[in-house]
Amino acid sequence: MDAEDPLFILYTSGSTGKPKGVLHTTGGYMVGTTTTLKNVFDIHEGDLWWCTADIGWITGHSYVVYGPLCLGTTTLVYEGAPDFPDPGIFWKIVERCGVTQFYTAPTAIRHLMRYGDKYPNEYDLSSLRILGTVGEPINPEAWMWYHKNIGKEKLPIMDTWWQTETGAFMIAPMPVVALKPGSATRPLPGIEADIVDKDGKPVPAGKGGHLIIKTPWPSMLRTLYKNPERYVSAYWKVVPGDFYCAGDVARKDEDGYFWIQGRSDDVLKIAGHRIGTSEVESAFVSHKAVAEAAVIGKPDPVRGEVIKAFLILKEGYELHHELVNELKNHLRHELGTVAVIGEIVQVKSLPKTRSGKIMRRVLRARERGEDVGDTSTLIE
Ligand code: 7RM
Repeated sequence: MDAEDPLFILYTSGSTGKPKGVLHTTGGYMVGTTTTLKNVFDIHEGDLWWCTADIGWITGHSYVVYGPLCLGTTTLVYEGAPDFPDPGIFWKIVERCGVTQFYTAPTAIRHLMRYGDKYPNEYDLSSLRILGTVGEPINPEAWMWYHKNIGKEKLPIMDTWWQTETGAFMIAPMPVVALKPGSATRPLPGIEADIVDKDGKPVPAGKGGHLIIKTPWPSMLRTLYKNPERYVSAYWKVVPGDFYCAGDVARKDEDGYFWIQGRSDDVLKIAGHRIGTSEVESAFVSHKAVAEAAVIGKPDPVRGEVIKAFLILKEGYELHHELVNELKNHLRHELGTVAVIGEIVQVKSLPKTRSGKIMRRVLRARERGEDVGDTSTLIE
């Protein structure tokens, strides 16, 4: 194949709208997936790499199939639910096969942590050297559970930020980088990322803005299949300037570490303040009664928008009046007075993609009684 021959087209999950056919090519994609996997997860001869992703997701393409095989490492492929026949199945496989690097998503960790530490403690996880996470910002509770119960407080957790469009890890630590739980740390060598405002100007440390990439990288998407105009408008004309706009809101701290706050389309605008969904959801999940949370903006005559929260409660909890008040106080304590809660509802499940991303646009459309659009990738 020629380096620029198309390798595959992958339609983005549609968590934010009409699916886009992301086109990847042969050479750059191989370079991107292979080098990032090797550098971030320190792959060596004899290692046994396990990425739990569905191969239909970009994570499955890049890090179950192409990256590991091109690198010549052994890749474990498992098809099955994380809780069947019981929630110890992942740890049983780690023990039985001697997995050395384990890569999964926060949604899977949150699911498994509901069953406590019983299952991981039943198995010998000492073959593990490095852990990883991908797909959404990892909330502190999930990070701590993963670190304590799977990493036995010793293993590093590689929080890898990237997209279908980027093909490979962009912001992620390497084993020499000091970690901060909840941050994907800094851009990998060769990746020039920054945070800019709506005029394309870099924002100071601590301030939120659009996450952008300033220079090309090997595994970047080449176009949107049969829709070059949308390719330009979706990624290159969002904010003024010659750079790729990722569609995420994020901030950088004083050490240059990146903190992803959520998708720009999902941002809440409360009384003029912009708040990412992830910080609000993470604050909910840090309350003992809450297992999963999704938040959307709900129109409010005074504040423009207030928060509507959809919560899955842990077993034994019901959403009584007192709990609603307690949760409101908890949110005020965690986030300050900006995060105004308009409504809290209890749900049994949340609309998600196969990779575990919450489809907030579905929640928003239902809220307004509108057509929910393309839901072909929806799991509920
Ligand atoms: C790999 C993948 C991409 C979107 C991306 C982010 C979110 C992914 C992280 C993350 C915070 C992470 N491809 N995202 N990884 N947010 N920390 N480590 O997920 O195309 O399906 O989604 O996922 O919003 O733009 S994807």
